[in-house]
Amino acid sequence: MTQLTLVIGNKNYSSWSWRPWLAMKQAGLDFAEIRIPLDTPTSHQEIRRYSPSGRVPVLLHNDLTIWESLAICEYVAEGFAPNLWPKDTAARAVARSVSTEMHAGFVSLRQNMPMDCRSRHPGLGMNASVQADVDRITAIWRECREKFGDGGDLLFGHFTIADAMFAPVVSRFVTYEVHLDSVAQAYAEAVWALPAMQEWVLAANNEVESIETIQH
Ligand SMILES: N[C@@H](CCC(=O)N[C@@H](CS)C(=O)NCC(=O)O)C(=O)O
Repeated sequence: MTQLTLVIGNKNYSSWSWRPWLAMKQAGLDFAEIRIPLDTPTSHQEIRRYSPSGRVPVLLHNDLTIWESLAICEYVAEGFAPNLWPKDTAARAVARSVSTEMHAGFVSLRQNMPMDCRSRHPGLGMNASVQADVDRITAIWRECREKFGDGGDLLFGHFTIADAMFAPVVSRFVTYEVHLDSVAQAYAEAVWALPAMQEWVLAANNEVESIETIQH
């Protein structure tokens, strides 16, 4: 019997935690969860008990520790859920490209529209550099949907790690009510409707911690 434990931050705020959590849920994996609220006097010390980088998420599997959201997704796909990547080589290569682009980029969007998935702040945080990130993200979504999206409503048809990587972006677009073209809007709605997405948002709604993320 495998023992997987995912260490995460607050569900309302920890976008990096959401990605592997969603991938693992979508893959139907049975895993335990340790939630460490961020931004408290003891957060850093508690995270350090599990994470060599001092950040969440972290996956614990028997005596192995895996950190970094994308590395966790890769480990889970390799060991337990190969369907988390597209089967076709070309599609898989592009899925890895867009997942890595998300992991490494879109700093303006992430800084100006911090994740706050239970809240609504229409229009807040938008500026030219955020719009440039939005434009690039929606171009990725349109291209993946057009070239690889047959057979489902997601970037590569069925759910993949690429969808997990963009899921918190979908949540930001909901929170900040970002205007999207029709293809991007339909994709965002398909991701938002996933039962595992809604399970996370419901849990975020039930959290009691509040962290000041927005400069009004
Ligand atoms: N590149 C990392 C980023 C992880 C990260 O920044 N996590 C934040 C929470 S979303 C964190 O642990 N912050 C530490 C803290 O706030 O004390 C990944 O992909 O996992």
